[in-house]
Amino acid sequence: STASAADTVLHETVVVEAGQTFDGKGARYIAGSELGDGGQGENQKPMFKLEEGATLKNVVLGAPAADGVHCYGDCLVENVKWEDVGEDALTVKESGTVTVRGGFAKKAADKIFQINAPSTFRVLNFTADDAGKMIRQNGGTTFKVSVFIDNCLITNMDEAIFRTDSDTSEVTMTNTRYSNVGEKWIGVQHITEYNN
Ligand code: DGU
Ligand code: CA
Ligand code: CA
Ligand code: CA
Ligand code: CA
Repeated sequence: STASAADTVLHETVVVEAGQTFDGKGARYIAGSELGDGGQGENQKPMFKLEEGATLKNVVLGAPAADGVHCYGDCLVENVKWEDVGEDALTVKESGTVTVRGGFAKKAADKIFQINAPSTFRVLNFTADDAGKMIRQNGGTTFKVSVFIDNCLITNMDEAIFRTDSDTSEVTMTNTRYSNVGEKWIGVQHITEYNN
């Protein structure tokens, strides 16, 4: 996307405190250089940090998007649009149930969703296009992640929709259209699919 004068440049991470809601009302945010360049370098900062019970809604992340959104515990991410994913789009940093409902993500050089803690991760009514993988459990980890994908449109993944190294992680995908998603599942030992 092209930066516009209407964009809000974030020079520091926006923290959505426990139980609070941040409603962007459709505004577009881009990362200042303090947060990162949106390339593949690790240790970039998130644009939004969601504490336990926080909701982020109606936000557009333009480019650069640094390290996107970090979730600590149960979080709701509703109608959030990543126009050009940075290092990754959203990371589960601490255990909980994270729901991503509505919105889209595209142009991820590698991962869209990065799962770094045992969790339930639900992606509903979401569009994902042009990435390495839509969901990646942190490489080499063996904790359990339960992934639910419903009513999504998933296109152009180089490797997979979900990749894990954990024998206990599982995915249920329903009512979803997909094409050109590589191997679809990599390392996933428990797969339920219907109405796709
Ligand atoms: O082990 O944890 O890429 O959260 C290496 C690191 C790495 C993470 C991950 C992320 O896997 O930094 O973006
Ligand atoms: Ca990474
Ligand atoms: Ca990108
Ligand atoms: Ca990251
Ligand atoms: Ca690609």
